[in-house]
Amino acid sequence: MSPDDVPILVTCGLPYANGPCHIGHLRTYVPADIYVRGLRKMGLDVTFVCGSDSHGTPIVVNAEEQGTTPAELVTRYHDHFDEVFRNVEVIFDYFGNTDDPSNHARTRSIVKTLMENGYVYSQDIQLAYCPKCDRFLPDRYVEGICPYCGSPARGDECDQGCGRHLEPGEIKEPVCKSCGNRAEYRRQKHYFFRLSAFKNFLIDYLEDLGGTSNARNYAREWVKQELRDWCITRNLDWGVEFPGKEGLVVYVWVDAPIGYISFTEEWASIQGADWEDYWRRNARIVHFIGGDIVYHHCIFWPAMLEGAGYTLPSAVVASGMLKIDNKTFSKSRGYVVWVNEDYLARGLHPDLLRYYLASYTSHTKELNFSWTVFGEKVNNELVGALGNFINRSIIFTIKNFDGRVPQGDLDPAVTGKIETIIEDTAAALDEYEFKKAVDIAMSLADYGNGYFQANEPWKMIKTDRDGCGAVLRNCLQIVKALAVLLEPVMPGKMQSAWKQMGLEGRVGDALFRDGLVPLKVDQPLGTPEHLFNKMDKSAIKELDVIFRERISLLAESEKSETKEMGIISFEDFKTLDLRVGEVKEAENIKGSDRLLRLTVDLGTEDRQIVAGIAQTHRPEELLGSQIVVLANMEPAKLFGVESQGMLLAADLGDSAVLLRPETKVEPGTGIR
Ligand code: B3M
Ligand code: ZN
Repeated sequence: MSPDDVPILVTCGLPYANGPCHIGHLRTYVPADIYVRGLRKMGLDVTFVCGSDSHGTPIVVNAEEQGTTPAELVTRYHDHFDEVFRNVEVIFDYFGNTDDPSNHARTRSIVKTLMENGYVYSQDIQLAYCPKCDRFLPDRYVEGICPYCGSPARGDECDQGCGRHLEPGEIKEPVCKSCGNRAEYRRQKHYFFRLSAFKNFLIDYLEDLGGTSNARNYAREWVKQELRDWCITRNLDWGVEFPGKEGLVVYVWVDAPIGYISFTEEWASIQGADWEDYWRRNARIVHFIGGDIVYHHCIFWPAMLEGAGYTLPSAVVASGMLKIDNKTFSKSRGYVVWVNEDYLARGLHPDLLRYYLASYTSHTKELNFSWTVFGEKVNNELVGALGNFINRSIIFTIKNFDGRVPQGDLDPAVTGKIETIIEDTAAALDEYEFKKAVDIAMSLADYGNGYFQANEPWKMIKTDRDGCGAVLRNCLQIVKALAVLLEPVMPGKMQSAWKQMGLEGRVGDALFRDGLVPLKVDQPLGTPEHLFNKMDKSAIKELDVIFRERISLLAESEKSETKEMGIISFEDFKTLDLRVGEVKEAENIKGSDRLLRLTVDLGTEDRQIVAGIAQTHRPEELLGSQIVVLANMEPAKLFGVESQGMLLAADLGDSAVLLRPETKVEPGTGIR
């Protein structure tokens, strides 16, 4: 099934180590993990690496905003991703960090080689510079207007308009992101990668590139147009030092993909393997990435590898967009599902989400996540079809055949079916058609249910015990095949099925073709239990409510946030009616675990205020206590309850610390 006998390396796009993992990430990582597990089930030797993307302005800007250092931020989120990936059973052979010394070394070595080979040149360019902060403003440090489409954009990318990558110096009307002042352009010497020299190479390369057609087709179109040389240095002190000149680091998109190489090196040195088997000689390298970074992986990256004499990737697999409840994914507007907070912490099994992500639609299409669909898929497909078949086969055997695999011949129709399904599942995985692979494997459960139903073993057991035993033996063989086929998608659940079947070892180590190895007659089964539990309507509603609540809270706070955090006059400040209030009543709002309804005495009147503090404050603790209220806040309805003012608190993101007067004062006292 592998075209030739070469080592296989699979990688995933490196998550920026500056924020928590959400299901947008998993849309790429879960199918990659399924692919790796699938190849291993075909008997292939695969190495799977990934790691944190630790450099670049997104990290530096975020660290600054959070009052910490890039190194601290990166360590925190590196550990977070490492843990979340394990918890959702995305198991890398190595999970590195682009700030590791080996990546610094490999990056500098590659850049030096590119320089020696004549692919790097220097040029004076105009760069955004903030006179107030006294520094150059790389990438996300600067915002302005896109020179191509006129939309607001940030320094390296027209993120709200045409989506183009912007080179340093291109953005119009630059403004400093940290102080808000108008920036100016100043000249400075920078270094460029001669991408334009690779046009013919790229045209040929893209001809044979494997993976998904979306990646290949976009890249082919871009290459036909002009390929502009690429500025690869930045004025930052966080990153990999540029070997040619002090005070500059390489652009993050140079050292990030080089992480794929250095992580292979780190893995190889632990394993006693040779990283050059993957990156210097013939190998099959498959990159799984998000659909928004095709340019980097199909244009910049192969050109860099070619220019420095490394092995070229064989395939780029790009995932389609993610929507949340049919709305464009957006962290700031709340259209996001955080993997820890919203999913794992609620006790949901990772395999259900893995199944959803793999089976919702084909890998390159738009995937919509909704809790309602999630519940339906769990109930109809996992509980109704798969779980039901596995459970009834095992339970029936336990009740009627002493919990041992009964005697009887395997029906050639059944084994033939299993064989075809194994072949078709493997073929679909080879084509990166994950939905197809899952659907084909799941069709074996439907087949099993049909077989069970048609043979009516519950009647047969009374009239033809031997014939009934043979039917069950076939059913159990189908269960075994299902466990093997679906392990790549649901490793935890299928291991449990494996155990219930009384099988030894780990289903993760079994090959697809082991699904056809007959179960031994008389082999005892394990203890049966339901693999999947039905989600009732209220459980689904509850998940949905949490979600809707966050969206409405964020919409409110966005409304109240002034667009620009500029200077305001004292006159402006005086328009805020800030007062001390005293809490007279407090209660939870039905259906919400974040919101409290308060009645607050404001001296002249009582006001009803809805506050998102239920996670940190119990209603009874608040009674009689004093708080600070913005009394002329525009009224808003949250969960059907009108909020006639806003309570002030220090915002810690997921929790809040209330502001209070130092000593008790008359309710209604104004604040200046
Ligand atoms: N860190 C994340 C992204 O742009 C970025 C990927 C790097 S892959 C070498 O999606
Ligand atoms: Zn500034």
